[in-house]
Amino acid sequence: MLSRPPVPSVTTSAARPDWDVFCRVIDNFGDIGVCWRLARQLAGEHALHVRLWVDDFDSFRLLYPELDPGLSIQVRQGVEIRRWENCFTPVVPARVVVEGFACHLPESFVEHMAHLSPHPVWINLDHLSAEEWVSGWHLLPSPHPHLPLIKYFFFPGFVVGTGGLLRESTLRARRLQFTGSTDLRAVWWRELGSSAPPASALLVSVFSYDNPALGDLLRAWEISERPICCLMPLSRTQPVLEAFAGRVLGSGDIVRRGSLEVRVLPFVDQDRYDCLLWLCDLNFVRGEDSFVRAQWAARPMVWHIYPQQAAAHLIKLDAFLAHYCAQLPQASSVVLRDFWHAWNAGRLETKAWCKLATALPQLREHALRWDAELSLQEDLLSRLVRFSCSKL
Ligand code: TRH
Repeated sequence: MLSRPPVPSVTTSAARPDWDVFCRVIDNFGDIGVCWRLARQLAGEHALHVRLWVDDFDSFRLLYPELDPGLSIQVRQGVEIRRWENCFTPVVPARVVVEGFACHLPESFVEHMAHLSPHPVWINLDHLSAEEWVSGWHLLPSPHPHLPLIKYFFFPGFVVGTGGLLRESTLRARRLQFTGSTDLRAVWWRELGSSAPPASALLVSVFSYDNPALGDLLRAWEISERPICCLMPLSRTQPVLEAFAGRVLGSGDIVRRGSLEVRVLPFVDQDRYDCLLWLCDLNFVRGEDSFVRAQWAARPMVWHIYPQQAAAHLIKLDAFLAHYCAQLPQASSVVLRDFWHAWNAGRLETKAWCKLATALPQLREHALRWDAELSLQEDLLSRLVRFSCSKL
């Protein structure tokens, strides 16, 4: 094991919060998914007073149903959650201010930061990428054009020299406890209003963007030799699934065709979604946060990357694949790359699925190894807290 330097502690004060985390939901759930995870880890593991500012409670509530949309200030899981209104009410900025994904802080708040002494540490938490330039850009300072403030760019990543990945300290233990306990698993199925499929079935989860390849995949699964049970949380895959089923579907519905059974799930909270990833033999994930959680699930995965203009995302996809496949035997590596490319191109042949299915045992071993190796690195939050302490 690599030894990790201790993370410095920060004194908590009731008067002025330790951290402000700002989150603007641009689309989907990744922005709030990451910011909420970060905020609750700051509060839970570092005992910091965190204020989380969120502009879209509807999206937030999907992955955290306990959120009360009627309250503009509420404390949940130790985090002070505030509705980020268009008209921003002045407050004293915290000692550390995190801007999630360049979401642009309110002007008045930034001016307030400039008047404090010392100035708050200002960090932009950026997007995740396995591209090589990331370690060169990580923690670069960007001075404000006219105020005496510096914003630092914090880039998550997969290697030392980047910001790392969010990973709670209890995550692995929780996963092992859950996967090793028949009772916990039974409770999880019951709470979902479902039950475990027969052990002979391949259990798969699918969370992706609109993707015509899903239709191809469902048809391949329909004629599969092995029964397949697919858990599909309500998401943008709905139209393709409905076209396959020939009817409108809602949460709780089941589609059975040939060897395939698709169960439409409600959008579950983040912790339950982790359990789903831990249970499945194969997870289709997307964006950033579910993609990272699938890696911590130590199960084979297929990534639908967030599509960008001029196919910029494909460079990002290949950068990750180069890294992920480096220790994977050549034959499985080719199968995995081909499948991921086809999935992201929106066209899939049945034989691509057959090859992936054959490679699953090897991909499973690889996913375990990948999780174990990646876990040796310091997690994102420890790196972020250490950096902010060095600037306070
Ligand atoms: O929803 P995403 O596609 O999010 C994003 C956004 O597109 C964003 O703009 C972009 O910047 C970013 O990706 C790269 O996918 P992601 O990142 O996986 O976020 C989904 C979140 O939803 C994640 O925290 C897991 C959570 N989730 C649940 O809590 N319950 C569920 O049932 C499901 C399916 C997901």
